[in-house]
Amino acid sequence: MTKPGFFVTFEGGEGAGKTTQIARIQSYLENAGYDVITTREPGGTKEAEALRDLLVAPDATWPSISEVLLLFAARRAHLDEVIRPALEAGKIVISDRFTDSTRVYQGIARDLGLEPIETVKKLAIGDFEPNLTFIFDLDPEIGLARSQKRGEVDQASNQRYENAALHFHRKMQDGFLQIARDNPQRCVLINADQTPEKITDEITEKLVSHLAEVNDV
Ligand code: T5A
Repeated sequence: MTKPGFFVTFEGGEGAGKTTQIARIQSYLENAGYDVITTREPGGTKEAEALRDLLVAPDATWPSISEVLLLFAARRAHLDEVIRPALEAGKIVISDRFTDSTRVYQGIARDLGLEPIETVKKLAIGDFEPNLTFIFDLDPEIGLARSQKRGEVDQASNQRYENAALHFHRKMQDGFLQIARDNPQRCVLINADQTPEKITDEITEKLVSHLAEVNDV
């Protein structure tokens, strides 16, 4: 019998270290014999990546509700074409951001509120949620400094969101903490102000214990 798939998301503010950890965790899991795919949002399919380019364009001026509609249009395609098929094949799917980013960026930090997000979510992807979410908690000043440092060598870096005021980034950090508090079964808070090695150890410990539970069922 095929093992059940497992969907893990990494969430947090800018420069919190999600992408770095996803690469490390993927290689840890593959070495341990797991079948893993990694993906990201917005994006993950050809069409969703095209929407990503429109959303993160430095000169984009979308109203928040339009961002939500585009994000969920992309998410539904990502779910249908990439995430669900991989889960049905028994794989571990790791996504760099998912619905919690929309809740926090558009709902909380951009003041749209959570209700419209949940309404659009219901229409687009129903009750679908990750099995496990790691929320990276980092002082936004440290995260922004990391992003800016990397920005010197990464011209593709997303300037529109990253240029927003520190106040906005603090609201995001509070928003992610709220999501973690409201969803204790699904979310694990990670102190992202540690060495990459220490963070990987914390994540692998939690992940392995969750995977053992699922595989015991
Ligand atoms: N968005 C997205 C929404 O508004 N709504 C949504 O619904 C969704 C899905 C794109 C943007 O879209 C917005 C949010 C974003 O603004 P993204 O591509 O994930 O999303 O953008 P970022 O989160 O900005 O990605 P970053 O690459 O900046 O952050 P990461 O992935 O968290 O950080 P990472 O790993 O790239 O690390 C950043 C730098 O820090 C170093 C790395 O080497 C790198 O230089 N670093 C560390 N340094 C010290 N200690 C550690 N432990 C470190 N870990 C990494």
